[in-house]
Amino acid sequence: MSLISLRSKPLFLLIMVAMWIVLDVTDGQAHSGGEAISAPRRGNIKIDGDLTEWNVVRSLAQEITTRPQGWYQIIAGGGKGSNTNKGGLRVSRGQIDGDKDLKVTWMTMWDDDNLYFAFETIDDDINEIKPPYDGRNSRNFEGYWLCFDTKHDAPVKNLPNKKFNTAQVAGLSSYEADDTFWEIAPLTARVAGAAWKKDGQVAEPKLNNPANGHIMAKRSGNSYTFEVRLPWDIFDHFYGKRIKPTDGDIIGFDITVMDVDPVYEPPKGGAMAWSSDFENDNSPSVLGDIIFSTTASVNLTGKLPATWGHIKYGYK
Ligand SMILES: [Ca+2]
Ligand SMILES: [Ca+2]
Ligand SMILES: [Ca+2]
Ligand SMILES: [Ca+2]
Repeated sequence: MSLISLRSKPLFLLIMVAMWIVLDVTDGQAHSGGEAISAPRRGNIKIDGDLTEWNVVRSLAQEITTRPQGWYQIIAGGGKGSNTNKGGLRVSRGQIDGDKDLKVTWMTMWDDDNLYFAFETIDDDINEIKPPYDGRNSRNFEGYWLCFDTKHDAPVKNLPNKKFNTAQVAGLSSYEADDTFWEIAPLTARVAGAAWKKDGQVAEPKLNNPANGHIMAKRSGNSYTFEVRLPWDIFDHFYGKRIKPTDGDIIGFDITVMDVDPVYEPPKGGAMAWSSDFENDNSPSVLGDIIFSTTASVNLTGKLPATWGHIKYGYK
């Protein structure tokens, strides 16, 4: 006779359900699941909004889109506010109606001096921010929040079934000294983009100085492209020393995109994140990952980079 007889079937089921609950709940992620490779810089990167030199890392490009990604969805109605989470379960806030409304493709590279990003954005209603640029006194622009957990040590939080309730995510973890974000406005009425520190909406002096040319955009019809160059020294204050990536190093990272389209009811437009949701600027525990590679292969159209398996194996 087996240990579990027919008479104890309810108990057996109860045990199985309990095990399933335990397995399910513990199958969470420290971060929300997005993983992007930052390749070593190949050739020169000219920060001018022209992305020609980024073709070498096209195979590593990531998307921010209303279409489902593999790692999480926001529960229906799970955002804050009354007019929220319309247009799909990756919309954190407001309304985004498919790729014609907003679709962002982004890539990253690095070298000893800088961390670089390139963005391509399709947007049916493009709004640049007006001066002054030393502080953000308006939300009427296309905004990018670049969020970092520089020590990749945010507490492990479980997100069962890969479902976010954004109203709850805000409280999952709080900022530690190594965590920060910057807010980027690529499109301005001046030549260069603008950037502010977290909290207080104070300008980030290096990024916001147009003479440095760290943020440059190009606009064309219903799309725009831009490049961002983050000098490693702006991370010193948070990381405690200079970040010098080695192969396989990881930092927590996420992007929230605020797509302002005044054609919608307030909140005008919508917000969507690459890996988690718009509460990633409150909760470093839900960021995704940037994985640094020193050898990421390029021009592998349709293939994963040669080092990907190696990096993931070492990381998991
Ligand atoms: Ca360029
Ligand atoms: Ca739009
Ligand atoms: Ca941290
Ligand atoms: Ca817009």
